[in-house]
Amino acid sequence: MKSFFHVQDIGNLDAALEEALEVKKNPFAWKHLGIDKTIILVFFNNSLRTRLSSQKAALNLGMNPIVLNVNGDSWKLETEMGVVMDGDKSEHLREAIPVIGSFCDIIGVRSFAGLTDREKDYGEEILRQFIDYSGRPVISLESATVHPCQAFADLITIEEHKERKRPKVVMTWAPHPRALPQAVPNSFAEWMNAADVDFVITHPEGYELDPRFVGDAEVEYDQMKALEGADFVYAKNWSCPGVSLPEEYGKVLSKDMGWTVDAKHMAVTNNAQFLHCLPVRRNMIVSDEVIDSPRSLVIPEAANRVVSAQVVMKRMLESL
Ligand code: SN0
Repeated sequence: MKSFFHVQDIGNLDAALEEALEVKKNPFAWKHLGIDKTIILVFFNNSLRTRLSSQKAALNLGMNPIVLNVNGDSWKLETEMGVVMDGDKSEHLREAIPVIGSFCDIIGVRSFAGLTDREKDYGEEILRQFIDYSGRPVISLESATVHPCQAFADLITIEEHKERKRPKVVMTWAPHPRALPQAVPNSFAEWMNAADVDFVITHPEGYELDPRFVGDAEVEYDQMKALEGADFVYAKNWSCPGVSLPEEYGKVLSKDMGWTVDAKHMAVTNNAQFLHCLPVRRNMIVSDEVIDSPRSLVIPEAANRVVSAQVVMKRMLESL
C-alpha cells in the first residue's frame, strides 16, 4: 500500500475487515515486520486518539514511532509555494518533507482543512506535497478532506456490533459552536457507500457534502424521518461544504439544537447503537442520556482506532 487516503486504497473491504479482526485478536503477531523501521507522525493540529492509537499501532508492529508537533516543537512551516518567507515561518515544507522522509520508512500526517479556500482544501495540497516529496508511503491522519483511519475504525465497529446482516446506518449532522471540517463525514460516507449497509445522510439544507463523497447515498432533510428504523446513528457536526454556494464554504449556517441527538431521536430508531468519532461536545452533539446509555459505542469505536491504524501500517510494511 503506497498511501492511505481513500476507501479504494484498502482494496476488498471484506478482506480488510477479516484482517482487522485477526489483528485485534492477535495484536503482536506481526512484531517482526516493524523491526528497525520508523514511522514519523506529523501533527499540524491537535489530537488525542489519532496520536496515541497511531503510536500504539506502530509499537504493536515492532516499529519505532516518532511524533512531530509542527507549530509546537519544530520550526513553523510554510506550506504555500512562491511566497517571500519574511514572516514567522522559518522553514518550507519543500525542504522539511524530504528531510522527514530521509529519517523514516512511513509518514502519517494530520493537517486539517483551513476552511477558507475550498479549492485549496479539496485539492489536499499539504497531503499531496507529502506524497510527492517524501518518497515514503503516506497515511492521512485526518487531512483537509478525509479521515480514513477513523472511517475504517467505524466500519470495524459496525461489523462487530451489527445485529442484522445489512444494518441501516444513519449519519446525522448535529450542532457545534465552531466551524469543523468535513473530513470525518466525507470519509464515513465514502466507506459506508462501499460497505454492505443501507446508508442515509441527514442534515439541514445548505450542508450538502461534496458529491464525490455522497455518491449514491440517500439524503433526507427530515432528521426524524431519516432516523426511523436506524440500527446505527452516527452523529457529527460539519461546517458548510460550499457545494452550491462557494462563498458559504466553512461557515456555520445553523446551531439548531433541535438536531442534538437525544432520547426522543433514538426512540424512533430500531434501538440503534450510537457512534461518534470523538472528541464530542456533550449536550450539543448528543445528550448525556444517549452517550451514557448501554447502546453507546463511542469507547469501543475509539479503541478500534488502534486496529484500523495497525492494519494500514501492516500493509505498508509488507509492501516496503
Ligand atoms: C475534528 C473534526 O474534524 O471535526 C477532529 C475529529 C476527529 N474535531 C474538532 O476539531 C472538534 C473541536 C472542538 O472544539 O470540539
